[in-house]
Amino acid sequence: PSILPMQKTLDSAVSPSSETDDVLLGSLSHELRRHLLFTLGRDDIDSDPGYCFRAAAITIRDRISRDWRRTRELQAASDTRHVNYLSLEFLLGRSLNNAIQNMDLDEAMRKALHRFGVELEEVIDKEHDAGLGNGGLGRLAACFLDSCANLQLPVSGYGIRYEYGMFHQLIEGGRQVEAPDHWLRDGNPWEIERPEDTKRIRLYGRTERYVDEKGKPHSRWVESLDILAVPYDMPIPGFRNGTVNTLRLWKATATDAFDLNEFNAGSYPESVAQKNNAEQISMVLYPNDASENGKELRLKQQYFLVSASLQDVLANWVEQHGEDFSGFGEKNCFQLNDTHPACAVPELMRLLMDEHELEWDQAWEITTQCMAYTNHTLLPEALERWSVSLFGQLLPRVLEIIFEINERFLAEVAKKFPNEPELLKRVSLIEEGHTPHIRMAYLSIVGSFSVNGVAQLHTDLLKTGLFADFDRIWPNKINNKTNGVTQRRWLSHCNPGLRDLMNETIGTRWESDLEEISALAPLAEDAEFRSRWRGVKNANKERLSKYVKQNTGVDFDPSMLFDVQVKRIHEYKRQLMNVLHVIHLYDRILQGETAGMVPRCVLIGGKAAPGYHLAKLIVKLINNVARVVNSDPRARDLLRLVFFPNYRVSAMEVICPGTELSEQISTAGKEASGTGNMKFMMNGALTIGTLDGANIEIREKAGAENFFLFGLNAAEAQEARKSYDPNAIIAADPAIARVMELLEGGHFHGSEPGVFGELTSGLRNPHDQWLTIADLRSFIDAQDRVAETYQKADQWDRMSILNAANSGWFSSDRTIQQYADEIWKVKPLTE
Ligand code: B1N
Repeated sequence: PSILPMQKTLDSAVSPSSETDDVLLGSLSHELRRHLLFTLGRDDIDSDPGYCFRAAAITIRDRISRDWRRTRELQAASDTRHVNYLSLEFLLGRSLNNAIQNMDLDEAMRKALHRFGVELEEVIDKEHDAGLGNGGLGRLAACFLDSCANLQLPVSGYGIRYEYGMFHQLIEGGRQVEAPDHWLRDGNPWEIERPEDTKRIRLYGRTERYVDEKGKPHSRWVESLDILAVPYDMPIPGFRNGTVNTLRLWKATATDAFDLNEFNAGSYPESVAQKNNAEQISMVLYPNDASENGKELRLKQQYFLVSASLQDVLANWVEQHGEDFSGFGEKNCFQLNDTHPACAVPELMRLLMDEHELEWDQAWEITTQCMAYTNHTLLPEALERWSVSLFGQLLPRVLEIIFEINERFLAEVAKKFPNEPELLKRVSLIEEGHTPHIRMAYLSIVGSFSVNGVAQLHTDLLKTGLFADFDRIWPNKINNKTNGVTQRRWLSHCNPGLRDLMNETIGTRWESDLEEISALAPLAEDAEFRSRWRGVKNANKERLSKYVKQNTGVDFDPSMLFDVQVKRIHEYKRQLMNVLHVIHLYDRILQGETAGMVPRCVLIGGKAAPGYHLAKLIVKLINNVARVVNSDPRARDLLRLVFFPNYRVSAMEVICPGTELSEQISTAGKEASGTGNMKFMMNGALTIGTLDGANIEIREKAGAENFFLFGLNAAEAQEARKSYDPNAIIAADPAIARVMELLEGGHFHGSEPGVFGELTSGLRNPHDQWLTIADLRSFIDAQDRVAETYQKADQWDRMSILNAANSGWFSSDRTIQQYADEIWKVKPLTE
């Protein structure tokens, strides 16, 4: 109570509730000036955009902090369930523009910065991307946090404060080179360190049995090496609604910077090195998308995140309820973003039993009442398995608990399905063999009350394939939550031209309820609206073309069709098929068969995992083909190709609005959902795609006539693998044969003969999982339909408008509403 008057003063100093435009402009300018002079210690008011960025960010953060504190108090005081989204990745990108828009300070900040002689865009551009994720999975977590704040749901994110985010990609001699991404170099103006909430994490050591005063036997973890987890909080502002949620990121440090004993024993360097060892844990994000690598450091990261976050939630609980955990399972939920935080299941058991003295049965009831798991992939190489021996060395007590979970689970299954020993073997959490492994997906399923896939097809395949036994054991556990993306970042912020046009014609409600965007549909028949729509697209193409020129030196002519594929480089995503199509077009130009061809600019971008040899070779091929095509005067007016380097969130914010054709061409059954597909749709691109992941739902919503479909579906692809003969297909199709001839004849190898041999032999291999040659003819034909449609400009624009108009379903607000209603059972928290 004693701080109340103080709080009042603070509140009115930070953000008077009804500022007029003039007063607002005056106080923003004043705050910017104060931060430049005093917080950042500049001697003069200068217009260096880097310093202006920092001053603007701190100014905005100050204004957010009042709502932030109120949201924390509201959530602490309320008796409703709290959700914790646990993820090894949060791909936030930049935050300034997002915060400015959400606080409705766009115009005022623009004008205030003008007083310092800088443009808002210039300042926004100075922010480093927070690249704390690989791709779709990490960006989904960021979109979800945005939607939770928009819907005013009591949800916190928990992650790792990696010192180095996703690597910076350079291209040298056509090849990918990785450079470290030290995104914190200039400090992070958004974060607040909270050392008072530091948690201790145990590693290594061993377990021992002991008997308590009442004569009961227990196990305990002894001789562990401990490290500390220090939290840094990032604000997640809602859209003009007063809610500010929290993303808490943990940094690892040593327990004591200097160990006195070692210091006195003369091992000063060793004791300092100890600190280094601890800090390694949060040093760098693993750059593998959809593949696991089994490294010990990765397991340390996973356990570190999980243990720190669970201890944090438990400490808050104890503060409010003491050691009475009877309501804990009902009032808390943990959503596991894939199996990366799967240790949460045994770790919550450990904390409840070893630290809070609960019995197994009560601890298990609580755990299974509050854990929920999202699966993001069916690819076998991405399914996490940890060797029992490695796991046992690092986390001995946690392993004991996993063994006991497994014993009890198998006993339950044996009772329910007697005489099915094969079933027991199949569902065991431990995969037996020469080196036994823990199946983290199975551990997650057994410990959770909900298991969800991320698109309808993906969920169906989980139920009938990978998790079929579990769907039989618990028929209602597996459910679908089709992914979505936030229209605030992926329409409003990145496409202000389209935003203004929409606001003028259909109002502004779509920004917080995307279903409203359907009001665009009738306007597809309005010629004057179509021409304004086309005007916005052309302006965005101009902007993209400047960006391409800056980053690659290549001229993208905005009068040509902009055809884009940006995403992680992976064989299943078939960037290789896209290149084969480009080679086919190039070949037609060389042959003079250009009838019906439409001039196109093809852009491909994305990072390859540093250890993924074939993906890196695909990058090299794209660059080599680009060099040949772009330097051939015969092709100049009809075809250009670039590999866009260092694709990231802030690049997508320029690429997406300027795209006309979105390439979603994965082998059916392999892409769990996709989310880039949704961003393009919202921005009026048309999709060329297979019946994979969320493409199926995009096509349903957009209408089959507004989607360029090609290729085998998931069932047909599975069937085709049985008798696949790519060489016969190549031999029977002269156009495809010529593409292979150019590739194999060395047309693109530059000074490195045979460099693409592994790619061409992969294409010809009957065991090629990705069925590229099987789908190529159908892809080329679909691309011809694209060209034909593009020539009917009116028709294209109609389809473009209808795609945007039907994208309402793909807002992450809709996805999160379904999580809230069907899994979390939480309601908005407002004053
Ligand atoms: O998750 C996205 C989906 O839209 C994509 O289709 C899917 O490929 C992606 C291990 C992953 N699945 N698995 C991963 C990422 C990092 C890692 O270390 C696996 N990413 C996806 C969102 O649902």
